[in-house]
Amino acid sequence: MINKLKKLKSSFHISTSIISSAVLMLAACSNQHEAVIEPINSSSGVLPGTQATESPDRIISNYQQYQTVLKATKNGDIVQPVQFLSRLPNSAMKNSVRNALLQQLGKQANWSMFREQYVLLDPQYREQETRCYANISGVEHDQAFLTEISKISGNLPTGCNRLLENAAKKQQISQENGWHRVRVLLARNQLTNARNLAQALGSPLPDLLTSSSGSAMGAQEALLYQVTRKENRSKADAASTLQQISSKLTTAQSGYGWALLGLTQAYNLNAGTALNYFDRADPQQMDDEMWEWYARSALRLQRWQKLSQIIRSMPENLQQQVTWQYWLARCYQAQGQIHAAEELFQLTAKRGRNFYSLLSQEALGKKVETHNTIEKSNKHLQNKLAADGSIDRALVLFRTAQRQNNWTMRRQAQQEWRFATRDFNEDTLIAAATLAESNGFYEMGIYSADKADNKLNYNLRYPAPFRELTTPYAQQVGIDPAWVYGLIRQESRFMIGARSSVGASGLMQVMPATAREIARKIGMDSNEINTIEGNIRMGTWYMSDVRRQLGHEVLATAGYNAGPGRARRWQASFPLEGAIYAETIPFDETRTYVKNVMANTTYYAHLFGESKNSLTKRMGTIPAR
Ligand code: BLG
Repeated sequence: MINKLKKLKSSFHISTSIISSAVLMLAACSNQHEAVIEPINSSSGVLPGTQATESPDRIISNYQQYQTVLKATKNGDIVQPVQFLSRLPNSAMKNSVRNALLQQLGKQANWSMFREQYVLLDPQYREQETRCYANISGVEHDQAFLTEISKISGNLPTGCNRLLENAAKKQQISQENGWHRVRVLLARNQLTNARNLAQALGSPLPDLLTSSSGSAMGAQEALLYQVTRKENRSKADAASTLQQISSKLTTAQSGYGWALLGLTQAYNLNAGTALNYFDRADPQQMDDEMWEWYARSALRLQRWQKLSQIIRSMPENLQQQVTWQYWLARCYQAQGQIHAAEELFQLTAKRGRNFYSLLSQEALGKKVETHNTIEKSNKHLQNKLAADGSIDRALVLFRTAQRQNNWTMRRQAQQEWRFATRDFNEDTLIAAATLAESNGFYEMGIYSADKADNKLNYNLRYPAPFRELTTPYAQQVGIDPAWVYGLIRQESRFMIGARSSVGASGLMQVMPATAREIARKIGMDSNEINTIEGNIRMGTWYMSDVRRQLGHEVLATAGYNAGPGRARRWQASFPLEGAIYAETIPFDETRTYVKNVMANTTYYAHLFGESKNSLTKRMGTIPAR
C-alpha cells in the first residue's frame, strides 16, 4: 500500500511539471485580459469602479465554481485558479482565489509565476501570508513588515514562519527579535517552528524536556521552556523554580518567564500574585496581551496609582486605545486630579460610540445621544447603488443564501458587501446602509452605518426588527426590551439563520443543549429554536432566568454567553464596580460581548424613549460572590 502511494506521488511530480509549463502559457494568455492593479486612492467618492451587473444565475454559478477552485488551489492545483481568475470580475471571491493561488505558488517556490500573479492583486487585499511569500520571493523588500512579523506573539501561517527562518539565516532580523520569537513559539507549543527558527539563528534547541545545561541560547531557551510550558505554568512551585534557574538565563529569558507566569495568574483572577510576577517581568519582552492583563490585575484591585503607572509604560499604540485612556482618566479622578481627569474624559468621549466613550460622556455629566445628523437615503440613491455589479452580486448571494438557508453563502455575501463598499465616502455608506437594511441584510446595514464616523444615523446603526415578537416576550418575562435588542445586535446582528462555530443558532444564538433545558422547563419543543418566534421566546426566557439566578443584568449578560456558573465565579470576594467586573472577565469573547451588549442596550433604551438610559447606572455594582 505504502509503495503504491509512493509510486503515485512520483508520477504526480512528473505531471505537475508538465502542468506548470502549460499553466505558464495559460497565465501569459490570461494576463492580456487582466489589468495590473495600481494602489487605489481610497475614500474618493461615490461608487468607485462601478461594475456592470451579471445575471443571478451567473453569479451563483461563479460562486459555486469559486468554492471548488478555492479548495483545489489549497490542495496544490495552479491550473484551475489561473483560468478562473482570468474570467472573474473584480470581487472578494477573486481576491481570495488570487491570495490562495499566490500562497500555493509560494509554497511550491514557483517564483516566476508568483511575480506575474502578485502584480494583479489589489494591494488592499494582500493577505499576511501572501506578503510573507512576496518578501521571500524578493518582489518586496519590506524591512518594516519583517520586523513587525518577528515581533508578533500569536501564531503565524507557514509562509511567515518560513520568511522569518530565511531572514534569520541572512541576519535580516536581529538576534534579539529572533530569539524572542523562538520563546513565543515555545510558549505556544509550536515546537517544530521553534526548532527551525533556533537552527536558523545559529543555536539549535537541544532535547527540550531533558536537557538542563549549557550556555548556548538554544540550551537556555530549553531550560526556560521546561519551567514555563503550558502544563507547568500554573503549578505552585513554578515561581520558585523560575527564581532558581534565573541565574542561568538572560534577563530577556527570565523576564519573559515572569510575564508568562503573571499572565497565567491574571487569567485565574489572582490579581495580587499576577501583579507580583508582572513586576519582575522584562517590559521589553511583554506583548500586548501581557500588558493588558498587567493593567487589569491592578484594576481589579483598584490600585489606581499602580494602574496609571502601568498604562503609562504600555507600548504607545496600546496606551492610546480608548479603553486605557478611559481608565487613565479614572486613575486621575481617583487620585484627586479632577482637572486632568476631565480633560481626558473630553477626549475619550469623542472617540466613537462604544462602551468607554459612553462612560466618558456620562462622567462629564452628559447623557447618551441618538440625534441623527443624516437621514436614511431616498429610493433614487438606493436604486443607483443597486445598479452597481458588485453591490448587486452581494445582494443576489444574500437573497439566495437566505432562501436556501445557506450559511457559507451568506458569509460570502457579507465579504462581497465589504468589497463593494470598500472605498465609499460617508454619504454613500449611508445610502448603502439604507439599501442593505431595506433588503433585510441587517448585519451589513449596521456595518455600513457604523463605518460612517461623522454622518450618524442611529436608526440604521441600531435597527429594531421583529418588535412585534420581541417586546411581548420581553414583557412577559419582565425584562427590558432594550436589553434584548442590545443582546441580539451583538449575538447575531439580526441574522435569522445565524450559526456560531460552536453551534449556537438563530437571532439569540441559543445552544442546542440550552434549548433542550429551556424547552423542558417551559414546555416547548426544543426544535422551536429554529423558528424566529421560538428562538426569541427561548432567548428572552433564558435572559430572565439567568438574571433571576444572578441578580444583576451585567452578570446575567456574562452568564448568557459563558454560562451562569462562570459569571458567578468571576465575581470578586468584595463588591466590584460593574465596569471593572466587565473589563476583567477572563474570556476574551465574553469580555467584549458584555461591554458591547451593555453599550448597545443604552442606545436602544434611548431610542425606545426609556427613562432608564444611563450606562453607568446599568453597570452598577456587582455584589461580592
Ligand atoms: C452559551 C449558552 C449557555 C452556556 C454557555 O454557552 O451559548 N447560552 C445560550 O445558549 C443562550 O447556556 O452555559 S452553560 O449552560 O452553563 O454551559 C457555555 O456553554 C451563545 C453561547 C455560546 C456563544 N454564543 C450565546 O451567547 C457562541 O456561540 N460562541 C462562539 C462564537 S464564534 O462563532 O466563535 O464567534
